[in-house]
Amino acid sequence: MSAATTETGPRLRREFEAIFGYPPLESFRAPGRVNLIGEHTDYNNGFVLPIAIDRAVHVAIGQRAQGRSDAQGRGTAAPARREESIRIVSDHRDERGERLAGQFTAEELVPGALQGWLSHPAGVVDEIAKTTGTAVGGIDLYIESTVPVGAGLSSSHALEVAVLIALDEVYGLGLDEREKVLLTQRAENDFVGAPTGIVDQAASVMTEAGHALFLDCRDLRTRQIPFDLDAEGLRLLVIDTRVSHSHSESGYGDRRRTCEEAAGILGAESLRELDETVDLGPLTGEQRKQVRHVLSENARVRATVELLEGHGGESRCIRGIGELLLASHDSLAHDYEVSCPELDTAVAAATSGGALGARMIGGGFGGSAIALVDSTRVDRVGEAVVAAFADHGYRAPDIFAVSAGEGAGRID
Ligand code: GAF
Repeated sequence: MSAATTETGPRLRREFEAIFGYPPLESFRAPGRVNLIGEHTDYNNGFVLPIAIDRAVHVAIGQRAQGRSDAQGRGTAAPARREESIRIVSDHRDERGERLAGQFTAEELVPGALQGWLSHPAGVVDEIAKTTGTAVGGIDLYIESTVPVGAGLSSSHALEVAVLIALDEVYGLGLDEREKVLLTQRAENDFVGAPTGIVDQAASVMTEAGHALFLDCRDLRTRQIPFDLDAEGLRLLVIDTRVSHSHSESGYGDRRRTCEEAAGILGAESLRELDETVDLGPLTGEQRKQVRHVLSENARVRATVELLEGHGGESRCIRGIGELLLASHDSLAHDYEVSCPELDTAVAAATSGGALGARMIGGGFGGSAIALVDSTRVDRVGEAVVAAFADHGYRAPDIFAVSAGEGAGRID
């Protein structure tokens, strides 16, 4: 499914007008992500290598004062009053078939005041006020999403980015990419209460189409790495286990804390300052395993970049990264202990079906795995995974191909 077809803009405008009774100013999109490699390294100031996928959150934005006077334009939002509400309607529906919808005012926002999906846009509004002093109010948003929720493809971060870039344009905030990434991260950490790193927001904001984003999470330096699956006759499959996960739960935060404690014991500001030659002797067994994952994963990200770029006179080789994906999964499952039986089954079955490599992605404990597959073997790999899930009595997985789409932007 493409992220934004020529139909997307007109459809968003039509829906917005039908719901709110006046035309929107503009529409924007922000993609979900697949992290090729570099898992649980971001909050340790390490390396990550995500792609933006061709599935996205789309948002049409309007301002009630302007809508009423038929004014149009960017960066010209009428002065907002904090007590004027922000209304949001989504194309997702509840059990009764009603569209998800909600509203809040900037005035009433305190961390914890809102739960569920609405907390993500609310966090962005709250952070905009704190960072720029701009009070958002009198705004209407209509949201559609092709990023599956709870699949570990960063649907909530994509929602935050989409809302932020819409508000940035309409209020003329002039935030650069780096500021957008950091602001949405603070919304997630401080307002939503999930202690996540920065890979998901960066992937959505900073990635160029046809590339993976090599990001140094210590200083947010980036390099766009060519990632052309078609040129090598490859497909990247997402295997959504449909086991849902949450970053607010303890497993993620516990691991983050353990890494920070271990870095302190080893006399480092973060695990990024260390490499695989460091003496792990002073650490407990649990700390040692987690540190080993982070240090080896950073090395695997660099090795993956070398293969994709073709270092040392070698030609580029996407196929060669399969082994690194498998090693990453192994490390996440056994050293970092964030996999689950369904993810392990997905990886093992994809491999036995002929995938070049496979691994869990995202925080873990559910969500999705990816498999790098020759295009001639897509069906065989899919069948192997479906059969293995049936054998174990697991719910059938959702399997689909993704490609390296473009980062967030306006929909024409
Ligand atoms: C989640 C988090 F949101 C990211 O910041 C990252 O830590 C990832 O888990 C693990 O690599 O997606």
